[in-house]
Amino acid sequence: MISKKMQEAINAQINAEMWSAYLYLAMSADAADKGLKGISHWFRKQYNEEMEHAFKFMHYLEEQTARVELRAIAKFPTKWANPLKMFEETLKHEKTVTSLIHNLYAMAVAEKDYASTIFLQWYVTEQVEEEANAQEIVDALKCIGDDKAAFYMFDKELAGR
Ligand code: OFO
Repeated sequence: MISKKMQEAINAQINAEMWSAYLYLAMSADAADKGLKGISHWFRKQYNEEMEHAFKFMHYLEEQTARVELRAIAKFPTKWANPLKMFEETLKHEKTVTSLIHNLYAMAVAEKDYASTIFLQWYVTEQVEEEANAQEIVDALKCIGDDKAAFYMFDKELAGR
C-alpha cells in the first residue's frame, strides 16, 4: 500500500516518461525527414525505452492496488536545427527527468515507504546511464564538427543501437 501523495507523484512521473517518449519520437521523425537514418533509429529505440519506463511505473501502481491515471502530454518542439541541438536538448531533458526521479526518491524516504524506495533505485541508476549516453553523443558531435565523412560514419554507428 502506498500513500495517496505517492500515487499522485508516480502518476505524474508516468506522464513525464510518456512526455519523454513522445519528445524522442518527434526527434526520430525529424531525423528521418532530414535523411539521418542512424539518428532516427537511435531516437526510435529511445522512445521504446521511455515507454518501458512508463509501463514499469504503471505495473508498480497496479501491484500496489493504486490507480493509474493517464494525462495529456505537454507540448514540445517538433523540429531541430541540427543533430547537435537534438542531443543537447536530450541531455537537458534527461537532467530534468533525473531531478524528478530524485524528488520521488526523497518523498519515498520521507514517508518511510521502503517498497517505493527500493523500486525507485532502478530509476536512479537508469538516469545515470541516460545522462551519460546523451553526454557521450553531444561530445562526439562537437568533436565531429563539420567533418561530413566522420558524421556519416557516426550516423551509421547509431544505426547499430
Ligand atoms: Fe525515462 O529516462 Fe529518459 O527520460
